[in-house]
Amino acid sequence: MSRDYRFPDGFLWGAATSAHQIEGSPLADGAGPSIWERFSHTPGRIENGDTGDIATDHYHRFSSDVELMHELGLTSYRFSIAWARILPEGTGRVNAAGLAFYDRLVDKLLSKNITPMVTLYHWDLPAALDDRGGWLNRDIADWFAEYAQVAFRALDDRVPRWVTLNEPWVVMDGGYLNGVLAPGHQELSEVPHVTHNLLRAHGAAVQAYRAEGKHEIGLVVNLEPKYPASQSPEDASATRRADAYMNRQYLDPVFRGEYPAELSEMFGSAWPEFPASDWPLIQTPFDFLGINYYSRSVTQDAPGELPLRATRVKQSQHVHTEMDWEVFPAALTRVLLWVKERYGALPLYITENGAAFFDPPFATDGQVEDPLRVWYLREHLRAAYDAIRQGVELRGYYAWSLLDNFEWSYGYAKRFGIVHVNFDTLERTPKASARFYSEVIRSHGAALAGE
Ligand code: IFM
Repeated sequence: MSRDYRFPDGFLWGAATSAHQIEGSPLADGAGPSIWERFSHTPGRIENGDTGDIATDHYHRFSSDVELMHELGLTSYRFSIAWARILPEGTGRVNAAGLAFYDRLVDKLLSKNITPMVTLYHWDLPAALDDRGGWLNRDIADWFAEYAQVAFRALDDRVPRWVTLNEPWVVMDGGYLNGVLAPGHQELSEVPHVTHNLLRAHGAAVQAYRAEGKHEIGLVVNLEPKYPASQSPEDASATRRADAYMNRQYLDPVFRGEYPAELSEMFGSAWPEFPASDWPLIQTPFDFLGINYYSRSVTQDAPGELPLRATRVKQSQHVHTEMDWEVFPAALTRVLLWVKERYGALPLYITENGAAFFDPPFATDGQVEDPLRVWYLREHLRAAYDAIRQGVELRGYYAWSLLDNFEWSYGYAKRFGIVHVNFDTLERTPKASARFYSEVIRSHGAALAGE
């Protein structure tokens, strides 16, 4: 059935990136080291020994990158600030040269009518703060608010939308439980403290914004709907645990003032009682929620898999990306409706959505054909539109990612960009998916019809 797709006026059409994944030159102009600078220089941590030292060299090429965004027709760009560029020790001394980079970037975006959305924390904690305990130290709420205030004072006159944290679940799960992301801990007992401090830091930054800022601030979470592998009560319980751990661990606290009960069931005595006085901070109201959606997970009871006692059952009949993530667009509609139903009707943005599929390391005759990514984008944009049709207040969509980039512990092995980067020459080539997305933007969505 062919349908009409006409997105609301003012809908933001964007692409997203993060500082450490694209900028390169992490120590330039007085910046301090971050945990990612340190982690990627630790032998054995990153595939192929890759680092973010050069990445896509956006630090020096931001101006032509913004020109490219303009040519593609983007109306918004989501990027993050590297905390240690502007506060090399994490607190205290401000590095004017680091701040000046973001100042120039914002001005360049505005000169092309591209609205910035700025994320304060996309995983690159100043190493100096990790040395003081990082996300395990309760003082981090104050450190983060101090940093946020510096950013607000410098840029809020031109930045209409701010994000406190990107994907706190990944910060905790990858950084402190599984150890595959910086700072590389594997310690179950740290999980509740990291989660709680992330939430307190989020609340402290929102409060700092209310004192300083004139626009909007929100939170970005990654959500992955969980589907039971069978109708058995065991799989149903496993699915609830997996859902609590990944999808409700951050949203229940900020919107309902409590952790999901399943967390203390899973973590036992490792999940402590936190001071009641923390809750007003955590529940500080904010303006919008960003959702990063990539995949769903079909979940099965697995008593040996601690702490969740649940495992994913791969759906081999469906396409999987290079990350081994199942492509399942219908779950995007479902998750948007679920957020509205469970947490109320606040404005939503899809702040990341995209796919790593194999692309060659170089373009041929100036072209990179990526039909699977075109298909992925089309189906997910259609799914997003279905949610709008069903009453979700969705205000924007950001493709992940603008550029092929440093995919954390995978290094440069996974390409998510709609723009290809040749990592030998750093040449940019818009892929077929970028041309397709441009058409969708130019037609306000109408190009999603057909096929
Ligand atoms: O590259 C990451 C990004 O930094 C956070 N969200 C998921 C992306 C793909 O793994």
